[in-house]
Order: sequence, then structure tokens, then C-alpha cells
Amino acid sequence: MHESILDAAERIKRLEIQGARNVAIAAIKAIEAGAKRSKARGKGAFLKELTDAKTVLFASRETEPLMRNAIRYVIHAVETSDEESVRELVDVVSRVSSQFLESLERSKEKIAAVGSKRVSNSSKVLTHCHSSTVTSMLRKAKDEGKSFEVVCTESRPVFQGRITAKEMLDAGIETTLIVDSAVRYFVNDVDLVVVGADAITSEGNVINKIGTSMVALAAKEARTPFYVVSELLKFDPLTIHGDYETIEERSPREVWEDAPSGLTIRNPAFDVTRREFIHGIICEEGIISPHSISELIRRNYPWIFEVT
Ligand code: RUB
Repeated sequence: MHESILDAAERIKRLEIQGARNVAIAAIKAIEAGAKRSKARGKGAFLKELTDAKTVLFASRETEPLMRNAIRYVIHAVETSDEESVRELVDVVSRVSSQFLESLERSKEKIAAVGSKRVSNSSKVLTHCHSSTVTSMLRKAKDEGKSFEVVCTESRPVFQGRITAKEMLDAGIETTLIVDSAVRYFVNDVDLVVVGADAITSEGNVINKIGTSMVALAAKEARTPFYVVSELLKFDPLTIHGDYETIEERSPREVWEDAPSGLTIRNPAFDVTRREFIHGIICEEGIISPHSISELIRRNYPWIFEVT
């Protein structure tokens, strides 16, 4: 297997690359780089290389359907291509990878344009963890000349909230960092909660960084609107067939490096926020109800149900 695949998988596993979008982008670029250096002599061998790469990348983070959809999309294009020569198939990989990345970029821009309208002047917005989709939406609101404050949680155990805080400060946005357990204390004081997503299920439930469902619970109790900001392609097509999204459980050492022996430490990376806590999903189609997710996916990305 080409080094680009192993290297990307390792960096994703170590969280050097984090956030569903960045993970999917890194994976698709690694697949393309690996394909360009393929030593396969025929279509069958080339597809075998791609499938092996898929296995390694899928295993790097379990709760990332955007990455899985991206890789399946590329492999499906090769499988269904009439081309037989490896050189032509490498071109197919490059072409569909670029298409996928461009469509992801367009979605991000549309999401930012829609979501920034929900950020009003002099408002306070709370966010959890680090979502590049959320931060691009907030930067857009700032670029539109709005003056608002962002409150971000530090997001234990690996503090992705600090990435958000730095990005917001760099954008000239007034920013406050709080510990995760202070959300209930501050949520009455904010006008809007926005979080990213790693996965969206067929029922419209959203999986995001651990603690998101607690933030949603607090927001509901305080009657503070809670929005998910996400590309539709984070939808997991397998959930429609009854599969549950697997929740990645990470090393206990992230929680306590030199913990006393005999202590059990659990470290799930994500949790599920049920749709009734979500005011809307801000996506490339506009602001939608979580209930309509499957229908919108069928309309916009029908291929998602065909690729495996
Ligand atoms: C990051 C996280 C983000 C989503 C969305 O978790 O939960 O909210 O991935 O991010 P981790 P984006 O740091 O464990 O990857 O909007 O960038 O896709």
C-alpha cells in the first residue's frame, strides 16, 4: 500500500487532521496520490489497491460517513468506468476526486451564506468543539460587518475548542472560552447555539463531538435555538437499513495519562443528539428540518444509496 494512504490514516487517527470535512478531504487526496503511484497492471489489481486503501482509511476513524461517502464515490466511478487501462483509470480517480472536493467547497460557501443570516449584530453565539463548517459560517458573518461574540467550549479531552477560539480571534471576533461543564451557566446568556456534525442518520439525529447532546439539552431547557451546521453528505446511508452509526471510543490516556491502575476510563469521541433538540440543519439546501434529511438526500445525492 502506498505511503500516502498509511500516512493520512495515521494522521487522522492521531487527530492531527480533525473534523469530518478535513478528514474526508485528506482521505480523498491520499486515495488520489496513492492511485497516481499505482503499480497495478490491470483494472482488477487497481480496484484491489483502492479497496485496501478504503479499508485502512475507514478504520482510521469509525464515525466519519463523509469520508466513507467520498471514498465510495471515487471507487464506484472506477468500478463503473468503461476504461480498462490503469493510466485512464487514474485519470478517472483524479477527475471524480476533484468533482467531489469542488462540490464540498461549494456546499461550504452556501452553508456560510445561509447560516450567517442567523447571526445578528450584538448577538452571542455558543459553539462546541471545532467545526470548520461552523467557523467558516461565523467568519462570513464577521465579513458581512456584523459585530458579535462567540463562546466556545474547550472540548475535553483534546481541547479542539482552542482551535475554534484561535480561529475566531484571528478573524477579529470577540471570543470567550469556557469549560464544557459551564455550558448550562452560559447558555441563558447566548442567542444561538451552532455545532457541526460528523454524521446524520436517516431519522435526522445528529452525531457530533462528545458533549453535543448535553449542550442541546441545556439549550432546549433555556429555550436557546440550537442549529446543526453541516453538509448533507454527512448522511450515513447505512442507517436507512437499520444500521447504527458506530461511536468511536478513543484511548483512556487522552483523559488521564498516568491514571491509577484499576481505574476504568471511558472515552467516547461522539454522542447522538436526537432530532427533537435540533431547530434546524443549516446545509447547502438552506435551513431544513432534520425530518426531511432522507428525502433531500434522495433528491440531491441519489448515488449515495447505490455505492457500497
Ligand atoms: C470534530 C467535530 C466537528 C465535526 C464537524 O471532532 O465533532 O464538530 O467533525 O466538523 P474531532 P467539520 O475533533 O474528534 O474530529 O464541520 O469541520 O466537518
